[in-house]
Amino acid sequence: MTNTIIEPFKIKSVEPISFTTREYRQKALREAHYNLFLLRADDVLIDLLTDSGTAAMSSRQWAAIMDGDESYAGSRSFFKFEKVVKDLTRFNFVIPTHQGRAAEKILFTVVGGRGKVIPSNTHFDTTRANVEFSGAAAVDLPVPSALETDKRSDFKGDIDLNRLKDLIRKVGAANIPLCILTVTNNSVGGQPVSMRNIRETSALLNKHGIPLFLDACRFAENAFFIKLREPGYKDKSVHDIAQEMFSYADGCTMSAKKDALVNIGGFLALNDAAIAEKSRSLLIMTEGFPTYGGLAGRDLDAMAQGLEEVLDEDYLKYRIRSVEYFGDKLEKAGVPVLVPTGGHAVFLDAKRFLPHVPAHQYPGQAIAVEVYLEGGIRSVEIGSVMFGRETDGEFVGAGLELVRLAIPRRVYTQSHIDYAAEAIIEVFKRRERIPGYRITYEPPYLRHFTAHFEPVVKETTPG
Ligand code: P61
Repeated sequence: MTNTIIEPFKIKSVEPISFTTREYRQKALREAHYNLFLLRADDVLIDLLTDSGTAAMSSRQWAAIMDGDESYAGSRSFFKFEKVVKDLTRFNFVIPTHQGRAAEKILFTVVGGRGKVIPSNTHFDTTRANVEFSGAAAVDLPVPSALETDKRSDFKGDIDLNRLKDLIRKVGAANIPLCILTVTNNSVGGQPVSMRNIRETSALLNKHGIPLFLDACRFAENAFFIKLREPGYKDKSVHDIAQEMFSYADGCTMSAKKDALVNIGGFLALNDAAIAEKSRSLLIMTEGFPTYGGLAGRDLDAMAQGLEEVLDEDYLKYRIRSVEYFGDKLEKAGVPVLVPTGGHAVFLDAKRFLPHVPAHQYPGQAIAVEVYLEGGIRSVEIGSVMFGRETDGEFVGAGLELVRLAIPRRVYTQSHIDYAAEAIIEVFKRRERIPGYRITYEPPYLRHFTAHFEPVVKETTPG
């Protein structure tokens, strides 16, 4: 019997990647002010910055692209896309958008506003930004195990139902227009939410007349984890599991750039006719006519095809296992990683990796810089650069200091992953010589994208 789980595809078209020398990368880092967002992608060998919009489309998706109908109104591509989304989610109204945050912006403009409170297992940063921009408050209620990076647990993505109950009691159901569950829960490490948690959240909210929405951008990965880990689901198809997840909800937002396997796209789907009506009016103002929503007809066709392909269990088995393989390899070498490995990324725990670098010297940033220098690999800091603040000269760190290595879908092979693991292990071996960083420039908002850094001990430049 064979045990190796292989890529369930063969490669028809390839894209070269660029090899650079260490000296070149050293210079590129200096020119980018040690901020990996400011590198040119051509200077990156293996790009693990994000799994969003970076998937390789299949030959069938490319064929669907050619079949796209670019009619302004009533496009055939829309009806194909709408049917796939309705069959999967059973929601009555399907509104395409150019990406996930556009769906969030429209939804929270309609239901948010001053005095409103939106609870979640954890809001992703664009979701939080859109909730807060509407004037509402975004409240994260993850389960306590979500913050313990070194402890294994099957469903660390769950929402804490006791805290949700308390919140409803405190602010009143009338002030909670909806609750949103992010599946999988990106901000705590791509951890899945259990079916039980979705069902119980829905039951609790139902008692108070509060709708449940899913932030569904990684719904298929979440459904596969349920199949693997939750009692009673091992013999169910992932398609049926996904349908059951949606059956407890009243609507969803989706960034199709993840589990719909496309490079651009998203949607809002829901049952409430009044909210759908208001959403369509906003859609026309910023995104476009309701049968294209800021996309080309061909994008809708590619999404429709991707939403079906992502539920292929051979694909999901390979996907989840290949991310876990990366995490296991690092863990075996003693590198501190968040466990268990999530669905779309491996997260390094920078506090344990660099205990000599304090939070205000950004240990996650320091590791991300070294990993690029070592192997040309781009990752992203998710810690005090992204979430830390200086309030009245006081530094307030993020709870977790992480480095995310997100795996684009169907893009890299096992040898790319082996190479990336080797580079990280090399960095780990010389961890004691790695300096912290200070910020030399930052913009007023979302500083991680454009901030400038320099190593704290100038004479020990990285490497
Ligand atoms: C990512 F650094 N995620 O993980 P849009 N919900 C969830 C997401 O993960 C998500 C969106 C909604 C990204 C891209 C990204 O500051 C950043 O289609 C759970 O990107 O609008 C996106 O979907 C938004 C990375 C976004 C960032 C914003 O890499």
